[in-house]
Amino acid sequence: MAINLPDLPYGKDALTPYIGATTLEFHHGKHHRAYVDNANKLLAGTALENTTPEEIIRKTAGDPAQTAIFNNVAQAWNHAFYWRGIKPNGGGPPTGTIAGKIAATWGGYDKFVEEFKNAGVTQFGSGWAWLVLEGGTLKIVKTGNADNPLTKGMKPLLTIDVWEHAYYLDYQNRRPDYLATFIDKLINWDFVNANLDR
Ligand code: MN3
Repeated sequence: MAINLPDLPYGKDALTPYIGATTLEFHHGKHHRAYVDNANKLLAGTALENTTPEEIIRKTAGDPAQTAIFNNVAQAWNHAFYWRGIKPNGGGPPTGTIAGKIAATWGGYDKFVEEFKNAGVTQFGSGWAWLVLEGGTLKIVKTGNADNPLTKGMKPLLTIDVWEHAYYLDYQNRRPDYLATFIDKLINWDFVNANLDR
């Protein structure tokens, strides 16, 4: 099997009340699992079957004949990355190397918060907001549907899923509240720092 469904790195109740157990059950157990299952069905018997997810994403991006593979593999990758970017008792101002880089790039944490939130709020419809490195420079970008910054040569550091299935049970239509809570209470800055060093 080319694509795996990783276990959540915390219990289903661990992010309550910010992301509830029911959201995690459906988001990880149904949505993420469906992307993984579909990806493996589509990849079976193809030349991409034994390729890494990152390579599959780069090779199939923008190819109309490979849209279904791209969408499912990228969504599997995006979700695995999203789960690791949050943790219980996370969020708030960053620690480690990323703290200095954010201060140097945006002049302070507050401006970073404003820009990251803005990217998530203004992603029209389904998609993702990302903190990335592009050629050594920190950037905030947004992508639609399954799209992923790996396809543009960027290095993802952190992402937030802004598909409605990520927040609707806990926040209904209040996407800005979900973004604010993600930033204040959930970001795993250790994961971001580890990605910087990779
Ligand atoms: Mn999702």
